[in-house]
Amino acid sequence: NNAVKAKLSNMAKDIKHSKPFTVFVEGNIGSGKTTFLKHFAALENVVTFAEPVERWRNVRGKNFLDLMYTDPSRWGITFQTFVQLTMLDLHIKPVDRPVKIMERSIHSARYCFVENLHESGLMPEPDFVALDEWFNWIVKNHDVAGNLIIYLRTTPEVVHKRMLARARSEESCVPLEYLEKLHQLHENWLYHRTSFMCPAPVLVIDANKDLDMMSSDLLNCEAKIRDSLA
Ligand code: DGT
Repeated sequence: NNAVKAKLSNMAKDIKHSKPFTVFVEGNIGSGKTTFLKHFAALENVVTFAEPVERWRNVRGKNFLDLMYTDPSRWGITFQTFVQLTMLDLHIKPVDRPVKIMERSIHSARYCFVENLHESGLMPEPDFVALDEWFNWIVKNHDVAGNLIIYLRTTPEVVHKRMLARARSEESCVPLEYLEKLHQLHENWLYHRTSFMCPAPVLVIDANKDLDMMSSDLLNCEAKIRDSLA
């Protein structure tokens, strides 16, 4: 009888955890997503997925990220198609722990970056339409929804300084104006909620301060995640 009970209890746990509690960490370039994710990687029960930037920098020997920054009108569709593929790969990857935390998502790729290329007139309409049709098909046919979005909210000036300080070669020509546009797209989507649908509830965090000043925010996020598993 006890053996049956234990089995049932394990099955219940399996069912409960078959779809992990999924968190997307979102925010502008240089908002501190990578460092934020590292904090959570140390927790048990959590699997983290960093953004696959290294994959974008070496696609069979070609640096797609660099191509996109060098000539967005020509290579934007190529880069974004590959981003969409690599993000989908992470969204549907099975995990064996109850919490999955991803750096960005297929949603911010579409609602912030693709939107920006399109709005700025840097992505030809047919490229945009093809990408958007793919995006809509993916959202309809795959489970890419989340349970929580942690929005690391910053000002463009702060992230611009951080970006210059870290000096990633592909970003050397990125002007403040680009970060301002991305900021506005993140704001309208996740803060004002006036543009696109949010795929999960949003927790907003002031990420202008340095990470060592953010311990209470980190604890707050941890508590939110823990509560959801209780
Ligand atoms: P962090 O840790 O908050 O400083 O984050 P970053 O800056 O390492 O990561 P992220 O996602 O903001 O951007 C990495 C680089 O890739 C950055 O140059 C922006 C670019 N990027 C990321 N996703 C996309 C995308 O979907 N489209 C475009 N055009 N660029 C993207």
